[in-house]
Amino acid sequence: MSDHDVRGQARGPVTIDGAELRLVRLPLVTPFVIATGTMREKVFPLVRLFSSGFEGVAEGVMDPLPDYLEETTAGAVEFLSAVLLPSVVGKSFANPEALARHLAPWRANHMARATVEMAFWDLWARSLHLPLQTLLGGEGEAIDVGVSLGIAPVDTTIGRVRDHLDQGYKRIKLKVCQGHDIAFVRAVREAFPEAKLTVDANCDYTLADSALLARLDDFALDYVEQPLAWDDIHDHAALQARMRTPLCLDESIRTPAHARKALQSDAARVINIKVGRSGGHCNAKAIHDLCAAFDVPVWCGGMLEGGIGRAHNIHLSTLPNFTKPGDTSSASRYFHRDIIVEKLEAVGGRMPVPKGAGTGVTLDHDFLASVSTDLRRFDR
Ligand code: OSB
Ligand code: MG
Repeated sequence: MSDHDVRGQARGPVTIDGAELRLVRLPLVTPFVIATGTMREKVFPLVRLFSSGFEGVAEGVMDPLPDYLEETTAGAVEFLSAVLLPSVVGKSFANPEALARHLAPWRANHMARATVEMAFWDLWARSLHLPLQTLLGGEGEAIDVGVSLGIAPVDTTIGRVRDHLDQGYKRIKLKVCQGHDIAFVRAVREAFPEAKLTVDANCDYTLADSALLARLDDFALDYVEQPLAWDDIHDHAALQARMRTPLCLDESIRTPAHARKALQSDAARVINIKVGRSGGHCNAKAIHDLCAAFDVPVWCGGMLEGGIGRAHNIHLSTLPNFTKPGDTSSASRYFHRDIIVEKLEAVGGRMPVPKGAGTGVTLDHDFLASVSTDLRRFDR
């Protein structure tokens, strides 16, 4: 197959014949506690796009309340049903870049547009009979993964850290918040002197806390993730100038322009890329490439995704600058039963890349029907 075929040009454009949107609700095995609140169930919109016998699927990563970023499930469902999905059904796109350009005029709503864009990447890859990773520019059969541990008392956390290190996870991320920081991190570090540890504050601090945050330098953390506001870059640069530990931005990076500004101002020495937060794979790739140009490593974050979102994350994580372990850990840590047939389980801290065309995973239709509400179809 020539490069020409791989880019999809020679195969002709992909026409979206129809779409489906539903809301999926999965209980979490363990409630997940972060600075902004507690998640007990994972609720997400699932988009399927159809084209002459092929299907592409993606999950939206917005939450019911605007407590991670500003998008909400209700707002996204409305925007997807009233605007985004009707605007693509019946249209032909030569490749995912063309679809991303079609969505570009809308302001923000990066999670809602990512849901459509990612489903189209899967559809396009399946129509070309190629794995998503190949079209994204990645390679390899497995990725290194770590875990993100929600806020819990120190004894509980130490038990969880031990358990996940024993399973071979490559890095442990500890959620921290005001009042649950220095003493907590010190206790975990003392219990595991050699472990690769990071912390994530989910925006719980301000620049006025920089003296306290600089004390995290004592614990040999790989990085400190998103200590300051979700829409800030400037103050993170000021904080980075006051501490040795690299800062990693998550919430603040929703577009390639955000990444460029953070890199140019030394506000981030590591970036957490979440494809579902950044408008989709085109933007995720652009952020990845910018970081590589600045010699800044990236890793793939997560939003407690079901199997479809998890599979997209795994394929993206095979790009070359994903040199730090990501958050895409075993689905069984989150859900009793997943919405896909394949089991996405890490072995010794390595998550295998699902094989086959597109994301390589298959919806478990019976189970999906039992956990879905609000099914809507869009036909030409
Ligand atoms: O900040 O990375 C985050 C989960 C939900 C919302 C925000 C975050 C997270 C995680 C968990 O850290 C990542 C995962 O295990 O999927
Ligand atoms: Mg984070």
